[in-house]
Amino acid sequence: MTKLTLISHTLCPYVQRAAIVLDEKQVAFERVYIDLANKPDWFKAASPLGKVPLLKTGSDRYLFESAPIVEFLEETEGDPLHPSDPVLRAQHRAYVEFASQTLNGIGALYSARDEASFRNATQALRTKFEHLEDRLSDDGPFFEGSSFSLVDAAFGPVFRYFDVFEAFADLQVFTGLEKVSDWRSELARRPSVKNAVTEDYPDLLRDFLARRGTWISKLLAESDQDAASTAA
Ligand SMILES: N[C@@H](CCC(=O)N[C@@H](CS)C(=O)NCC(=O)O)C(=O)O
Repeated sequence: MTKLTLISHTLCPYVQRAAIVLDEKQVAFERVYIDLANKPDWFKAASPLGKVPLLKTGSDRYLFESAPIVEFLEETEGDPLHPSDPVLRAQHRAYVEFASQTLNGIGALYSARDEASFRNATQALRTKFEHLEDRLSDDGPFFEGSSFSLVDAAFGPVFRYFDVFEAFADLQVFTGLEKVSDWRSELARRPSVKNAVTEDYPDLLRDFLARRGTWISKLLAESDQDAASTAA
């Protein structure tokens, strides 16, 4: 069968969702990376919203938007990642959307221009994780207990941002949230989550943040200066 191709960008968390699901379902696929600042014509023609991910199917048709891409993979490939109970399944779809809203919150954090907006964005993110702390099952290690689900695939990329942020900023987003912290660690260890990005992801994200010209860029620059003066 012809391989699937995932049209990607190195930093995109929505692309990572599709890559994680493909990996969990043990589907061989190719990845093509594009420069979103210089979109090729074939990409503009294939992507009605001009966004990654795109999934090129074996029949050479393109799918766009991560949610339908992931649902397509759920219908056509491997073992199910959605729960069989319809109510639980609908809840999982809602929590995938919750992950998207959390990504918007992360966007607000790295776009904040001053300390007050940065602190507001941090608190708004903490509120989301406090909700998850209440929602998570007691037995873990995943969102719904012992089975890895599409919600886990959506949150692996969310937590990955904080691995980079926390190296230079004391956010306190997860302080005291034990279940969320354990879930985060479990997802960070999961091979599908690890393999969804290239090894240089932390450097690429730091570079992206350094060039934002926002509060987080200032925190990053200060941390780099401190490290340089300690090393000198
Ligand atoms: N709702 C979309 C969001 C995808 C998205 O925001 N992709 C970003 C990169 S992470 C993108 O391609 N942006 C390019 C642009 O907007 O020009 C999905 O779930 O696939």
